[in-house]
Amino acid sequence: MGSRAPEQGDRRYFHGDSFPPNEPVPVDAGEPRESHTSRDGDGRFEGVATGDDDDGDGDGEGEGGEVSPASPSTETAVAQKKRKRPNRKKPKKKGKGSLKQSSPPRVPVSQLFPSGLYPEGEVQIYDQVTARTTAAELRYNNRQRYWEDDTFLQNYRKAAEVHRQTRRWVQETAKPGQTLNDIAEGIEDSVRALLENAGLQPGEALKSGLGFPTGLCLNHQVAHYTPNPGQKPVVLQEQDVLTVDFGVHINGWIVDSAFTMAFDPTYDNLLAAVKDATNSGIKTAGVDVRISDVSAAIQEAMESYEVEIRGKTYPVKAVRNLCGHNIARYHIHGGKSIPFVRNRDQTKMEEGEVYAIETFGTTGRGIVVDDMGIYGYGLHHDAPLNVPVSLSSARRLHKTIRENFGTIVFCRRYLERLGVEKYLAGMNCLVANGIVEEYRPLMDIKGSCSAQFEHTFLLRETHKEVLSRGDDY
Ligand SMILES: [Co+2]
Repeated sequence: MGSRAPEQGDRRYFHGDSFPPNEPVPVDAGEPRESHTSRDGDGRFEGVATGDDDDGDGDGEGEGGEVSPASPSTETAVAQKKRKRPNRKKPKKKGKGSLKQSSPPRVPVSQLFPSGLYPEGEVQIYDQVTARTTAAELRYNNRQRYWEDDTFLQNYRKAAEVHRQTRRWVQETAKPGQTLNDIAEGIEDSVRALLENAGLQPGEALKSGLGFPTGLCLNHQVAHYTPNPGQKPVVLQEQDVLTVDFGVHINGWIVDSAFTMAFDPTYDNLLAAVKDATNSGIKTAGVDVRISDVSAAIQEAMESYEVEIRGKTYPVKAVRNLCGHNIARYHIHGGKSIPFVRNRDQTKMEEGEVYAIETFGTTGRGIVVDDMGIYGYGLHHDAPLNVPVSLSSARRLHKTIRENFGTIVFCRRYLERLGVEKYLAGMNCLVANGIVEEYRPLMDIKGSCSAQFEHTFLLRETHKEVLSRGDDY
């Protein structure tokens, strides 16, 4: 989920975000990039088969085939036999070839990984280690370092695996002619099934579920569009560029990851630019690294590309007023922002922080503005428990939000599937009183195209763990 950079008098979009403190964004044209050695991928997603299968990312699991969890293959029997050996040598990470994910995904990941050990994310060793605490100090502080706790790590990796298996299904099945509503509900039903949590009883969706409203943006829509109940269906077209941004959380720790699909190869370079920009940002990030350095790497990569669309060449522009962000528990935006354009923010990244590095590139102006409609709502983290409003429907709605979402951003579809009706007056009252924040779709100029890629990673002691990495992006 994108984080909108606040402009003056535009603070309502953020949970205490700053970008960068009291400084205008310098509009540098991107310098020519000398080499593209870090460029990866070709920007296409269908049937990418380049990933190694032995890194435990579960990619062997989701490749089609409706296999019922109740019909294990012979390989399962072998794997199970292995597990019974007295020397207790567990089969590695996943019971490879045991159970397979169905299409649409409905097999809980706990059944695919019965050991409870989920694939580690991509490990990126820090380039430079500066001014690090000593190992002795780290050991001393160990009990406070929850991010090295095994339960924390396994839950985060599990959420990432749910993301990978769900998005694989989208990449394989999303086609022109489908409605965005079908795709969104397909994603959400999959996430809930894989987590084994329907999230219909009060408190359930706080344990695990969707991390924010599923974002499905077309073309000049850059971020924060989700289908709303009762609206005219939006049908995916052959020429569309579709960004898919969804989150999976367990215990409030959100995996925030996004990718872009196009059915016409015209847009390959746009997708490649944004993918490169995101990967360059991730590569640069690390403990003690300044946000300004991450932003500069992102912009340099992004703006080294151009894209030719129907005979006209466009530079790929980094969107100036959206940002990557850190993630705090139950807060998709933890308070630090990572712009995609050069800035002087000297804030350093710190060990234990979780970041969602996302970048958006566009053939438009590179500035987003509010579009019509609504994306979602989120409880202000500092909103009072007892709401000072007289409208009883607003007080009831506030209770429902607290019980089901807390500070997790949600959309109208998430609310209506709980059976909540006639909530708009109450919602408007909560928004007007500063208790609930509303989020609008964000767009660039009509006729432009945009793309997004995003990964969630954890800054550990000696390396980054890119939790959401897959063989697709
Ligand atoms: Co995000």
